Amino acid sequence: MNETVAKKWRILVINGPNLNLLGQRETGIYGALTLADIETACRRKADTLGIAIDFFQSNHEGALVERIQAAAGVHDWIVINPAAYTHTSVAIRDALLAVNIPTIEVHLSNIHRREPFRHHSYVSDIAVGVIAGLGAEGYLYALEAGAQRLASKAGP
Ligand code: CA2
Repeated sequence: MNETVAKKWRILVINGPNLNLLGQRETGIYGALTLADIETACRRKADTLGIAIDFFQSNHEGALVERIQAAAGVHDWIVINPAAYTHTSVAIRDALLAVNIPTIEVHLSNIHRREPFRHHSYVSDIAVGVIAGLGAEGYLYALEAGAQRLASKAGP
């Protein structure tokens, strides 16, 4: 028998500093869901999409850089909310460029409706796309978009 097993695409979801506090404070800006709730929703979405996901959060820039580096050769897509490092981190930008994995940037809040210092992102211009202001749903849309593009890449 000549059975071909389809490759299961693997998406890495990365969250930056203070997102571990979601649901506890600033719920008016970031919503009432905890990061664990968002992870559960992402895992459910991944199951329906038939993809594998890994979920990671750190408050440390170096740990985020190392997680991105470790994705090389393992993950096919990255969904990242770099949180405050969005606006400051050349290191995260360089790590994403180094691994050359297609990336979608996600923000819970619409950073363009907020303080001017949040309007610039070191990730946006190297990302496939940016989703901001749609709350936790933004992660699910990013997974859908990534899965769809990976499937069409693999198609006949
Ligand atoms: O809107 C987003 O997702 C942000 O990436 C969130 C970051 C912020 O610095 C970006 O400008 C936009 C902040 C995450 C902090 O999360 C908290 C959660 C609960 C309580 C306090 C902070």
